[in-house]
Amino acid sequence: MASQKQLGDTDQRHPTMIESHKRLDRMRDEIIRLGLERNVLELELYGYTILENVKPLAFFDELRETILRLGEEDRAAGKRIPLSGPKGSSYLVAWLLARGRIFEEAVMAEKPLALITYLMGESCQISSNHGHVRCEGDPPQGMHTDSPMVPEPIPAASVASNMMWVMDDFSLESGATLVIPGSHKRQNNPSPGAIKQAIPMEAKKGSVAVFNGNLWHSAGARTMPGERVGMTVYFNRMYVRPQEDLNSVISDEVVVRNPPRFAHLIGRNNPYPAKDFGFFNAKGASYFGRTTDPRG
Ligand SMILES: O=C(O)CCC(=O)C(=O)O
Ligand SMILES: [Fe+2]
Repeated sequence: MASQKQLGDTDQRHPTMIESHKRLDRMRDEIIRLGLERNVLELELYGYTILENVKPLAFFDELRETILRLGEEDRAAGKRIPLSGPKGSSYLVAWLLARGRIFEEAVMAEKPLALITYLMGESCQISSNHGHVRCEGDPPQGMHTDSPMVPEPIPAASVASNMMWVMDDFSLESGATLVIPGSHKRQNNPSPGAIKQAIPMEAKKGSVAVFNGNLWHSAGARTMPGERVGMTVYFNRMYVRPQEDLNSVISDEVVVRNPPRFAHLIGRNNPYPAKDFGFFNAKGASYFGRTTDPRG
């Protein structure tokens, strides 16, 4: 970023503005260090991008097994969450980040997190961490953006964005997520029949797709035997309420065994809601300041 040298020795910028410029510098440095320039371009043009080699394939196998095991536990406990109505077979496995150490490793994986940070700034937080098990025979999900409850026009700087971890090859037949490239620019919700314009987000097992929450998308129908396991890590701005109150169920022990950003991501540092009749949580106050960038 341009230095202040041309203005003389005194930096005239407000301290919070200096901080926000440093955040931009960190974001740029991280994108370049990780070689993600092409992915940033794809996020701009299409609203989504696919990363490969984020973790070894064995990591994806373990994620898959763990999600299916937890889904089985939910079923046995009568708590399974159906995704295609009571007669469908597809289901959601929720609260994953609080249900196994492997999920802590996944959410901190540096490449997808750098792209989410590019979309949403370093102040963003995790809204939920879900397994999406799609089974043969269920209809596709309705097209949507991942900005529910946000009135149109949905802000161009997205209020939410998502990662989709791919545990089984994504294809039209396997039930890949369907997307309409470029629709993230429209800042509204999909029109009826939009699904006809969608394409499958093809991706190999072991990939992680990152997409702008403003992108029109849906889970596709699986037309081949078996099940497709995907995992979302869904992020929102720190001023948005998360889907899952992960902060209330994740212990301090889990927080300290992870990098410092983990605490922020789960909402530990959020200034709100104030606790114990206080005003706000001071740890989150660093993001109160001025910024010129919509990422915050
Ligand atoms: O499972 C998928 O492919 C997408 C799921 C999705 O978009 C959602 O639940 O919001
Ligand atoms: Fe979605």
